[in-house]
Amino acid sequence: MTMRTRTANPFAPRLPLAAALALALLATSCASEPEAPEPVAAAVERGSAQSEELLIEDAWMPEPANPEVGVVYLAVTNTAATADAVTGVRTSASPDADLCNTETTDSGAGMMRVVDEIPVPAGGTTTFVDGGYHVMVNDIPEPLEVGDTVTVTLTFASGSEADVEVPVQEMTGPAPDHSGHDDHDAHH
Ligand SMILES: [Cu+2]
Repeated sequence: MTMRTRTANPFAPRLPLAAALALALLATSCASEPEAPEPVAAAVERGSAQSEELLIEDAWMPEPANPEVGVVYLAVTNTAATADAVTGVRTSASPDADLCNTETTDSGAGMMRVVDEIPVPAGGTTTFVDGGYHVMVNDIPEPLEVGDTVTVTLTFASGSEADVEVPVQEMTGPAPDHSGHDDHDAHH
């Protein structure tokens, strides 16, 4: 499979070549422990997992602005010859998690909607991003901070299931519009 190209590690490790290569594969700016049992395909400091023909990468949760509501972003690649779909989600962060999509209305506003499934085409990648598909975590009982890790389990139409360790990280870029999330529970 083709791996996404990542920017080179800006911190050239002063280590023997083999270790340097291992670090380069991990490609993280603060992987101080080369022996860390990260999968080679792991994204920079982000969560990844593989389940049968499904690869999950780049999983992270921006530190929630509203401590009770979080979102998880990731990318799912389906290497199978048949289409699949994410059909369920649960997480250690809260008993209440949903698959969700942000749809843009005619007026240009983002509207959140809980969805039953998120398609992952055969040989394709579906990316969960701000303004698109995401995992919505509601009613978080214990506030999460940068450095915390939560487990997110995705279930698929094919019957596959994948556990991903998802780091809570500082928000990068513009903050997602969480204004619609308060209405989220109304849809339940
Ligand atoms: Cu949402």
